[in-house]
Amino acid sequence: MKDKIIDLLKNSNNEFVSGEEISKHLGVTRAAIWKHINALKESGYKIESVSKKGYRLIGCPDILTYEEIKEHLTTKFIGRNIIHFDNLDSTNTYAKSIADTLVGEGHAIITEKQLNGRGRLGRQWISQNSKGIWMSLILRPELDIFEVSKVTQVAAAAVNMAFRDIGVESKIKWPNDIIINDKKVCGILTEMNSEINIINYIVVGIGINVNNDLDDFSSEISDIATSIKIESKKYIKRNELVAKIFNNFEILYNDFVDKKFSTALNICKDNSYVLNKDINIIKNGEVTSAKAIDINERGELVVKYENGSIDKVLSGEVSVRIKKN
Ligand code: BTX
Repeated sequence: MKDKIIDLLKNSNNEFVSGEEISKHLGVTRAAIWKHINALKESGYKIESVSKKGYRLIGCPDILTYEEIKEHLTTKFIGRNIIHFDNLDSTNTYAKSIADTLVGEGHAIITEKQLNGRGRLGRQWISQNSKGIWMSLILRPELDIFEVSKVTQVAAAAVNMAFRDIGVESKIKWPNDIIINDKKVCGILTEMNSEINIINYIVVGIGINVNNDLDDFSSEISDIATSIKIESKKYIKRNELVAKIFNNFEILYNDFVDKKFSTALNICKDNSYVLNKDINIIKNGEVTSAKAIDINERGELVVKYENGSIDKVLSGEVSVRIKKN
């Protein structure tokens, strides 16, 4: 009901809409409308109420509900069902807990603050403030299990393209980070639930530092983390950015499921932060030096060791660090 009222107010060209008109449209009493308007005000909508004239929308809150995102969405299924929270432990954990109860794919879980955000390999993702985008998508591709790790690169390509759409250039650090000016602005965590050879669902979690200021980062990450605002000096409309990520993701994901992973792969290669660089590969605490020479059709990083031998590295098991000269 609240979303329908907001729709009516948004479509009124800044004119007042009378309580009577709203109640006729929606088939509920004016008292009920009044209650919903109050709830909307509480969630941050600025609504002017004038007796005999009705209600007028003056301002929308910076929140990542479907209501605030949908006008920028061009997708068919990605982000068409958004489950929004003010606080959540982890959008990936929540997505996994409800995936079995949902039908179809493209459902998005978005939270304003994430209290226990998770990174790869048991690491923590700091996301306790509402200046970023902390979200997860539930997908059900009919693919072989070995293809799942490629979804991370599809998501990375979508984020990179969405940043470009808002005028921000970034690099993709294989397998799962987005970098601006050598600092991490986004991380992606892909998790899967499967049976022997069947994917039940995949959850792709995307965390982006968007409007964070320098002093929002704790000392543990202040040397390595940045935000889009810090780097671009622009305040970013998070709702538009989420929609642009979903729009790009749907195109790249459809291609990927149609066996055209190369669309996303080429974006990852063209905008790679690691290719042609000397890197350290960290696996189970062991560090090996190599040069990153390619990302292949399987989404693996192809590396050349110092003794000249060539190897392929799988994303699930390693961390990659660029060697400083
Ligand atoms: P990762 O393991 O590649 O990166 C985690 C590392 O990144 C941490 O150990 C820390 O050094 C650094 N880090 C932590 N927080 C931040 C931050 N806000 N900005 C920059 N660097 C940071 C990356 O894992 C995958 C992260 C996915 C996060 C999303 S948010 C929505 C979804 N839900 C969830 O619990 N995780 C995902």
